[in-house]
Amino acid sequence: MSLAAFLAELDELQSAGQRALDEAQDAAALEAARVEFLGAKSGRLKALQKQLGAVPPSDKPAAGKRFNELKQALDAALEGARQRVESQRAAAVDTTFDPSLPGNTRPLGRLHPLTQTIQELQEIMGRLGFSVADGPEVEDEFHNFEALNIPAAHPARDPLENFYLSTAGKVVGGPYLLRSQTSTVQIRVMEQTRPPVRVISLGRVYRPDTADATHYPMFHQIEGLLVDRRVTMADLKSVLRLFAQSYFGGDVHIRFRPSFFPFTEPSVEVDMTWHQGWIEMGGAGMVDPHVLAAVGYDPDEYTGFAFGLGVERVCARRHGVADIRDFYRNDVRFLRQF
Ligand code: FA5
Repeated sequence: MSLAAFLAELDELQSAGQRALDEAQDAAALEAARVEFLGAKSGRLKALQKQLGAVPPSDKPAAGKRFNELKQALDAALEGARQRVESQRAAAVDTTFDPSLPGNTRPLGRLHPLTQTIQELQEIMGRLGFSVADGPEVEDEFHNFEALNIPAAHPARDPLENFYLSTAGKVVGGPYLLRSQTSTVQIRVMEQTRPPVRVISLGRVYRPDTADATHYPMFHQIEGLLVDRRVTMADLKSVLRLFAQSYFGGDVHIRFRPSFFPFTEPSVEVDMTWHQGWIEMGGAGMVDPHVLAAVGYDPDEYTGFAFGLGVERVCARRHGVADIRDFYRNDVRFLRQF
């Protein structure tokens, strides 16, 4: 091969290689051009190098010099093209990403206000040293009534005042009913533990009450029970005041009104006021000695207090909800506010 013919091919390769690298618009096209021209195995530069052997020996120095210049030129063109493609890519990203635009927010779910309240009440009472106890929602008459000093003839046991399950006579231990108060858990805890006892229990209770602004047929109660030596009514009031102040804030007031519950003696109705009039939050009292004796505690050695508050009522008062039925309407516009 003559020197002239070699140099002509070399020039052709240079302009073709330069053009291919200049025209590559992305990394894939650039890589294809690199393999075609500079590929180590079958690139066109490699093929030309082989032809160098066919050039007459006297022309080899000149041909070799030009070949090296071509290789350097194509290497430099490749590097230049790489930088250009990279900066084009970066510029393209910059124009599509505007960090000042509002993002695509996904609507996040949240806990139901009553669940939030239950968690907060547990936390407050936990700080006062009360641990959480649990009991079944389907109860027997012993735990819902008898052990709480509510005898068979008591009007609270009227089938019309309770949700009895139609299992009477069909299952062992029945009849069963949906518990009407969390006080059932007091009995279950005392049956299983020796004093001192310091527990709360939070959960659903059921009564065939007509739904109105302050009543619902299914609602939640928080029950507290503390049994130890020398527990007094002053302790009950202190705990309820601390509880109310933690939940509502320092400007809440509580008052006791004399009342009656078969399982506490004396018994009180607990009212609270916070920003507006008094509202009944629950019942409370000193655990009746009969109840203590029935679970095997010595009433001469131990005394205790218990209370049961309506969770819907405290939550509604704190958030200014006028009607507790709103908690159960499942209107997300309402629920989103919590
Ligand atoms: C009781 O249920 C007693 N177990 C409370 C108790 C516990 C007394 C421990 C002594 C010792 P009462 O029936 O008053 O008491 O209900 C307590 C609270 O539950 C009420 O003050 C009220 O806040 C709430 N409550 C009662 N019925 C409903 C209802 N239908 N809907 C919403 N909340 C209710």
